[in-house]
Amino acid sequence: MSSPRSATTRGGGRAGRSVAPQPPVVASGTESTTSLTREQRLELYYWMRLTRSLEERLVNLYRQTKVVGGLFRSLGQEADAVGSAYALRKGDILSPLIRNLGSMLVKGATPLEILKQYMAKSDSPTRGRELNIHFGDTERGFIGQISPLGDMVPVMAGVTLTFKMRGEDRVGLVYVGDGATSTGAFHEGINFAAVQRCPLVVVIENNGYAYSTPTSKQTAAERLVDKAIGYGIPGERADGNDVIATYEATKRAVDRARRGGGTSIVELMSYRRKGHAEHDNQSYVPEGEIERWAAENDPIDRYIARLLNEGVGAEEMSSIDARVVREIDSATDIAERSGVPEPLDALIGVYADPPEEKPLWFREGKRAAVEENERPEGWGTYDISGDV
Ligand SMILES: Cc1ncc(C[n+]2csc(CCOP(=O)(O)OP(=O)(O)O)c2C)c(N)n1
Ligand SMILES: [Mg+2]
Repeated sequence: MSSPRSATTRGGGRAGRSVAPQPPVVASGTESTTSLTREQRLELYYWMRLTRSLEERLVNLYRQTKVVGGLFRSLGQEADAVGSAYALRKGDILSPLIRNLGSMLVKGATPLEILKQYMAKSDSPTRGRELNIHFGDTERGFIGQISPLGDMVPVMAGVTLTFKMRGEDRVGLVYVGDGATSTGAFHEGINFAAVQRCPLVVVIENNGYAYSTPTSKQTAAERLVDKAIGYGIPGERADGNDVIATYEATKRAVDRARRGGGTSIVELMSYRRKGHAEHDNQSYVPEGEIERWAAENDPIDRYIARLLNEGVGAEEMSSIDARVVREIDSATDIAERSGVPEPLDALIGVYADPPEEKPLWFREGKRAAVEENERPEGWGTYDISGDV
């Protein structure tokens, strides 16, 4: 079922087909089936609630100027991040993006680490040198991301090629947005992984926008999952706002990769309800679009309805909500007490022994290195007229 179209943008301008993204809205009551246990299904609820509440806390801190960089939300996409990461097991490696806070939490990143990162504290995982969720831990199974779109695909092709060459029973998962699928790195990486039959799952999070560019202006392809055909690999599209459907589709791809079936694509249909980052006022979004997705296709609301339907008591979910608040409150208190980095901390972990390094020439007050020792005698004095 596709969602109704709106003709005006939030800013009042006209919006034709090429402006409004139209990922399908899936009606509730059409949720997929699963063999996950009751305990596992409640765990999924916990991770989604933790993701949303932690981001809400970050927004509060951002407005108090305690979050010192940009703030990237995954509001409305919690199911796609959590459900897909939940399909991995210990030893598998995941390469997240800025909107995959939920995936990192599932893989063992803690709210305290996330808060310290965003607040650039000296004891954050990157010691205040990087903000947001740009950090990794291969022990826990998530690697540090880099910003260039699509570039983690060739990186993960390499990571998963090592799994194959060493005969390890491990799988890699790399996230890309709809925007990232237009890059050369995406193409080269996925093609290489497909040819080498790397145990890699490429999850395309189709959230309708890349910055202000709607998917309809991003690509002429009807469905991003169809790109799999060009690489000769399997692809599956799933409802990214149904956490169970997301989990099941990703699990099929993960199991296939683990069995030696190589690389595949999973396209998860979702919607970016906030701007690219907190500063983005979304003036380019057709009027009513965000509100409609919030009212009709919120992944957490849908999951609560499903769990209630399956006999889970409302009080069980309330107690998970209370646990989440307690965890975030206590992590916030600790993060706020942490100190800020000293300027010299910027060198720690970058150079082997910074104080003993010879200062770089431009820090010694010289105008140029050539003034000292690189200018050959007679340089610049050769008289070409003598040869004529
Ligand atoms: C190669 C490259 N081009 C441009 C950018 C700037 N940029 C950062 S995020 C972004 C939009 C990403 O959109 P998408 O891939 O759909 O992911 P989403 O933000 O929707 O999760 C752009 C254009 C970049 N980081 N790398
Ligand atoms: Mg996008």
